[in-house]
Amino acid sequence: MAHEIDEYEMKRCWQDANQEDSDGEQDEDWSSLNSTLLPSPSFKNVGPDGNNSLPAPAEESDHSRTIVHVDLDCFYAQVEMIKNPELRTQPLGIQQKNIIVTCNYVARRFGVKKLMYLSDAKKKCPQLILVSGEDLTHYREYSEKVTDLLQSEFSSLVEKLGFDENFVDITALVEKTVKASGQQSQLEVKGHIFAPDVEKACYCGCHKQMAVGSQIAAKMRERLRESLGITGCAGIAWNKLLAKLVGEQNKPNDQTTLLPGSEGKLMLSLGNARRIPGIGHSMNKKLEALGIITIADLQTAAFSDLEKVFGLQAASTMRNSSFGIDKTPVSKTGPPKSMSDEDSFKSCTSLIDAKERMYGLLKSLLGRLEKDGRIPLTVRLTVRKYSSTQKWLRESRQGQIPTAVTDKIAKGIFDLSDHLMEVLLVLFDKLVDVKKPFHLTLINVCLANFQAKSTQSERLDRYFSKPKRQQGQC
Ligand code: DCP
Ligand code: MG
Ligand code: MG
Repeated sequence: MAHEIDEYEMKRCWQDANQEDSDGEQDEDWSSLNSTLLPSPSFKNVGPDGNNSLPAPAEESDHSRTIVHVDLDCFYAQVEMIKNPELRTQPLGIQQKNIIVTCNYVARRFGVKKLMYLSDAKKKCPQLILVSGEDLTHYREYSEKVTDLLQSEFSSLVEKLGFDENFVDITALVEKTVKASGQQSQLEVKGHIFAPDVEKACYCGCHKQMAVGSQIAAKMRERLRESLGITGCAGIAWNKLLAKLVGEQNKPNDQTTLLPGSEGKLMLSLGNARRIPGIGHSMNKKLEALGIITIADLQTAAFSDLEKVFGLQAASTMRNSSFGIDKTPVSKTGPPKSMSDEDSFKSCTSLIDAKERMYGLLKSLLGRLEKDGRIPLTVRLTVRKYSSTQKWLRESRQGQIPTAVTDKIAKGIFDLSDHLMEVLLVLFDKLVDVKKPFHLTLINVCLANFQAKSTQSERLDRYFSKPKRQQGQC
């Protein structure tokens, strides 16, 4: 019998480790909901009888933006296949602990799935080749290269989501191309059109715009293949939510365009409300308690019920999303706000073991810090303590990194594990009473509160160039 994986926990671990911009502990799915896809509330829906029970407006009439969502194919597996092309024809699984976090499409044909237990995957495909996916360095590098290429060649408005996804706002490029195309009215849509048979009547020029968008998306995928040897899927639509959802329609290495008028069909075709990005395990449980299972249920549920459980903002964004409405902008991804690495395990019950694990995490973080070029001012330690009742409870403590250490980083010295260990041990002491037995299942070390290197040297410059009076020497 297949094991049941707590996908929610996995997703969270993955987001914590990979997105690197979460700030502290996030208990709810709200973290991803608010920061990624769900639009801000644009209305409060009140029915004629005043009972807040009517559905939202059925669609968004503003089609002025063109958004492409790019999701790389079997990302970790693809990076391994680029490193070792012989793996391309073999069923390949990427293993983290006892889980296959992803697998190539050859393995998928045998029934191996993402986030499957290793034992189940081996049953489906005994000849499955396994590669460890514990070291994220190469995946991180490819992830950066992809975002850089999209930013430098297509639009400065690129928003990274996790490791292998990017939203690209190509509105400006599309407008330019449409203008240049003049009177040429029939432009071919590249790749698939979602539900091509649905009658679409919108005269704002959006069909031509989406066709141009699909051609640009095809070019993006071609450039990724040429320049980095990597393939992915693209979804083209007028908002982020729909671009992401439509891109999943034809996988792998393909693209799908949504034409205005088909969004209702797309949303309903997804079925379960959980398919809306951002609606995770715990939120879904609350929806189920309200009797809301499908996206159609979410569209027609009494708004007052949603509002009671989730609050006005969340209820509105959720309702908007169920209709494919999303006004959130593509917000340019800057350098990560924090940099973290974590290790999860069955049990860590001694200080020596914990020290060893923290040391390992620091080493890898310091390597990344060297490439990053900025100076972190804060370090945060998170542990997950085992408890049979609260399986996933994490606790964190953070502290300042001593100036003696930040000064060294500013000078390009990174041999600092011992110094940072001292800070971590103080934090560890606050989190865990080592005099009593303890049982940890995860340790996460996070560097945050970054300062540009120049700021520190500029500060020094300023100090030395100040008139003497200001330096208190008058
Ligand atoms: N990942 C992970 N743990 C998770 C989810 C994902 O380590 N819980 C990693 C492995 C994936 C990568 O993130 O390769 C991207 O996730 P996707 O969901 O996009 O999956 P893939 O890119 O692997 O496959 P697909 O072709 O279906 O997009
Ligand atoms: Mg992917
Ligand atoms: Mg993805």
